Amino acid sequence: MGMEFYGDSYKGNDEPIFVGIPTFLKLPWLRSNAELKKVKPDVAIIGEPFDFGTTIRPGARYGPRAIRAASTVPSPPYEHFNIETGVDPFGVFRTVDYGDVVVSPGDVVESHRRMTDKVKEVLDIDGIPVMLGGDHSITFANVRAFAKKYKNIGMIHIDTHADCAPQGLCGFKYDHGAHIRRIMELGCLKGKNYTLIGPRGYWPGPDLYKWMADQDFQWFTMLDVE
Ligand SMILES: [Mn+2]
Repeated sequence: MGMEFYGDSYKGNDEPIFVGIPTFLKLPWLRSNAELKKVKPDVAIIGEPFDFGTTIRPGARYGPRAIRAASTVPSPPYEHFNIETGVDPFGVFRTVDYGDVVVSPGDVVESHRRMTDKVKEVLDIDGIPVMLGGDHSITFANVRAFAKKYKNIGMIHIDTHADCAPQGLCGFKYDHGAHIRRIMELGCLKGKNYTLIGPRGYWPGPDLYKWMADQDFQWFTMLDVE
């Protein structure tokens, strides 16, 4: 599958790692929905360069670009054989880089809408979208795309924080600490199908953990994990 899909660039690519356009792992770049529909990849990487939903530490808008630049490290030679599984994922799945969501700086709602649309395009061809963020509010936009296709979804959330506040610190509805609440409002996620792994520290407080218990949420703190 790999050679026939990726062609000569699949393995044995003699480009040094700092040469060429850094799509994710130097995978083929599909630039339009028309191309996506024609190629019908199994997996599509989507960048979501967005940090307008965070209350602290802006900068995640540069995340997708940084991840892509770092991702070209294994070449040369262009080998993706995994030592532990014995599998070359690109020999199994046809994977592409579907570029970035063109966000509208300063406009959270419009940017989230564009993320939902782009992720939905991948779901519409029965592909698996993999998103590179981006602050954590993008999770709401991404899950909303799944909710347009599936009535019931499950969610495994790995995070220091539960992110289930009714709204952000200063009242913003689409804040990076409120995306779980927005997802619950979509009606696609039953509480028993949600698991949080890794919470620790001091936020949120007991009132929100009570709300989570009332929803039938499961969680495993870092003590559990260790
Ligand atoms: Mn989070």
